Amino acid sequence: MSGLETTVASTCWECSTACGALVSVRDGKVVKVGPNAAHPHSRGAFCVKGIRALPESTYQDSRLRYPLRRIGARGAGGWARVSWDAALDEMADRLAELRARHGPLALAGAVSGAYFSRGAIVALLLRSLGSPNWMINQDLCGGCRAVSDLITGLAIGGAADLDHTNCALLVGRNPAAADPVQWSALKRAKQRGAAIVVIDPLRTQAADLADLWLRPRPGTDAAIGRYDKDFVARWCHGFDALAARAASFPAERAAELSGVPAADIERAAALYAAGPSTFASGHGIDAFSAGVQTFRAFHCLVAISGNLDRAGGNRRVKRPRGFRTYHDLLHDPAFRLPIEVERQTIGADRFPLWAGPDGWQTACHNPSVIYAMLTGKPYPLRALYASGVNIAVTYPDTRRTVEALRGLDFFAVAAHGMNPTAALADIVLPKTTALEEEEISLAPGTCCVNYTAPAVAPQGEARSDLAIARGLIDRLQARGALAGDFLPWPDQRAFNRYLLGDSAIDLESLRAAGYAEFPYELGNFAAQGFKTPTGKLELWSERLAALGLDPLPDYAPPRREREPAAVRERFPLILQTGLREKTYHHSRFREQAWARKVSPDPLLHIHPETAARHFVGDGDWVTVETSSGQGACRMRAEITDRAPLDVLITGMGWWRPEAAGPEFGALDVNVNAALSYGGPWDPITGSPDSRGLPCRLRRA
Ligand SMILES: Nc1nc2c(c(=O)[nH]1)N[C@H]1C(S)=C(S)[C@@H](COP(=O)(O)OP(=O)(O)OC[C@H]3O[C@@H](n4cnc5c(=O)[nH]c(N)nc54)[C@H](O)[C@@H]3O)O[C@H]1N2
Ligand SMILES: Nc1nc2c(c(=O)[nH]1)N[C@H]1C(S)=C(S)[C@@H](COP(=O)(O)OP(=O)(O)OC[C@H]3O[C@@H](n4cnc5c(=O)[nH]c(N)nc54)[C@H](O)[C@@H]3O)O[C@H]1N2
Ligand code: SF4
Ligand SMILES: [Mo]
Repeated sequence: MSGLETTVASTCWECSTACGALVSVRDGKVVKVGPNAAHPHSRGAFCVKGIRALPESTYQDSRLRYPLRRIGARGAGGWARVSWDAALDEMADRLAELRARHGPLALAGAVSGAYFSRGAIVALLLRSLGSPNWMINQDLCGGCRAVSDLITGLAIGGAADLDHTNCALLVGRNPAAADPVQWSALKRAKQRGAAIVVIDPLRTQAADLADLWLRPRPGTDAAIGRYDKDFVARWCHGFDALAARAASFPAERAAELSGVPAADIERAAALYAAGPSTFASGHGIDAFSAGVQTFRAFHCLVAISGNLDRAGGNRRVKRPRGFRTYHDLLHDPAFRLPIEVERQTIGADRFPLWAGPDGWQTACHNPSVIYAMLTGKPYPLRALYASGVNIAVTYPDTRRTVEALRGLDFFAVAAHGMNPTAALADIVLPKTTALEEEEISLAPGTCCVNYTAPAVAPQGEARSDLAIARGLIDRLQARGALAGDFLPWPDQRAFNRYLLGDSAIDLESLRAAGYAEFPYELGNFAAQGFKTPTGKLELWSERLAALGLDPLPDYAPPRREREPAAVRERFPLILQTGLREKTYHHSRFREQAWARKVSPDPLLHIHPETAARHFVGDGDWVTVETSSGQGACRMRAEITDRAPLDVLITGMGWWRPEAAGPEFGALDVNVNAALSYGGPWDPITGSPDSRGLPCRLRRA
């Protein structure tokens, strides 16, 4: 006999779009996940990852349901099921022992960032042990735009008011695959008659929709963004200096550098200047070695064009008074280590706006962490706890990452299933999914707080990150191995109540609706100031100047143009990685049959002429190598004139659960096996080049 079906209002957390969701539950099991049309941000937009992949990753046979302990050699694939007590006791013993032997700094964490609770929780766990060392993957994601946003003083996050704009400027953003909410809003804007300007080397679906599509040579966008000229501003610092620099970038020069016709640049500028205009950006101009300066060029454009915090422009991030974000927790003095300890965060000396006490999320510079694991410099790094990242696939230079993980004295992973990272661990912990755990966060892009409901009890013995961290902290305390307790909440509910603080949002109505909107004011510049040294929007960045970095946005030639001619001859093509696939979230869901049916193989998009020159036919297996990588990646050719001539475009995140472990194909079909993490890095965030890489193509 089957019980009654109930519907729970929730928020999907499979990606940072954070769509409002309705979860149907019968007999204690989720039977359906779908959109919540009432949600003010997503307004009924949703995607197949929420509908299919989320419930399947909760219920699939390969779901991790119990803690596992390695038996036999690391990576050999032998596992024994153990109790939580046994797993956490062993973890606490090993962490306490390594802390005593090498000092607290030898312990590190790895998460994706402070966008989800697990990020902040792992950081605070490490701080409780006395270590400021935690890795985020934002150097590969949105880190450059976040730091540019911060130092310019805009604080716009990802919010683009497409619903009221007259002109949407989309730069390096592929919303049709990456963000169904933005994609629906863009189509609505187009219908309303707003102008759509797309800057992208690939002819994306957004480019098909656009009134004007600019196709720059990869990595040259800063030249276009720098072309602005004659706006005036009241709240800006450094306008004259910026105007002087911009004068050296007439449209003709921008055209020469970017390969975009000068007339198109002029037209884009005119459309944007008419206003109100909104800037929507993405990964396409982030995560490369000129990422911050490229974003600075566009962010200064937002600053001087009067589109900041105005309807149809880019709204500043608003928040309910008294509410705390995960990011706030990281910077709250109550949860900080002594400054002399935080200054030792790996990478803080070289990238202080990224790593350490003054860094955006206070995290490490990852390539320097990998180096420390391998060499003991600047000091030994011997233990790692990774939650919610699959670094053996998603970090560049897979061989080196794997070598570093193999050499650790202790490695623990919390995950939903076995993958190339967890396969190298000593202890693997089963984590709750977005259907099993309560989470509260500020919605991206809309003035609302989101609620993720624990719609059902966890499968098996899965636990939340907070429960795992709490269990560890109690045990470490008993072993005298704590520097402090920076996670003073007994459970997730107490933690969430703390986030709500004394804001006007109460948990009960939040739970009932799945979200809570809050009032806000646009253009309140006097009341809500700019968090920069001058208290103004900084076209001229005082923080960059103080570090001896270029205080004005500038154009840096892309990677391949900085390589010697001999290298360019051997690697004559350009590689772009990271194109999103609708079926997958990075390395996730590769074990799900429906997804593999839709997207069975890693694809390499190749222009017909480039393919012909390399005797590559549609569907052929090919290998790609880059000039700085240590290996090759195998993919299938997809011949398409959407790709520019001699630019190869692929996704990321490939591995095959059915291939031999512990790599499960991560050294074969994973593009990061062909990339380097060794620099050149963005001088501000330390981000590597994930696109614009000199490469060569061969038939496999
Ligand atoms: N289905 C799905 N959705 C996802 C994800 C996923 O894995 N799967 N991941 C999520 C995450 S974490 C992220 S960060 C986002 C990323 O989503 P987006 O920010 O949209 O990034 P990409 O999909 O990488 O697309 C970036 C676009 O930039 C273009 N581009 C590449 N190089 C350049 C350049 O030099 N200049 C310009 N102007 N454009 C360039 C590419 O051709 C591409 O069209 O997607 C999120 N959404
Ligand atoms: N070459 C190249 N590399 C890239 C990129 C690129 O474009 N090119 N893109 C970069 C970008 S934008 C990003 S965001 C990163 C993504 O890098 P990752 O964050 O490593 O990617 P995911 O595959 O999403 O890995 C998440 C892992 O966490 C597990 N997981 C999922 N949900 C939860 C949860 O709630 N709790 C816990 N504990 N675990 C969970 C999943 O099972 C999965 O194994 O990759 C980056 N790497
Ligand atoms: S876009 Fe898809 S995966 Fe991302 S939050 Fe929305 S439904 Fe979930
Ligand atoms: Mo990302």
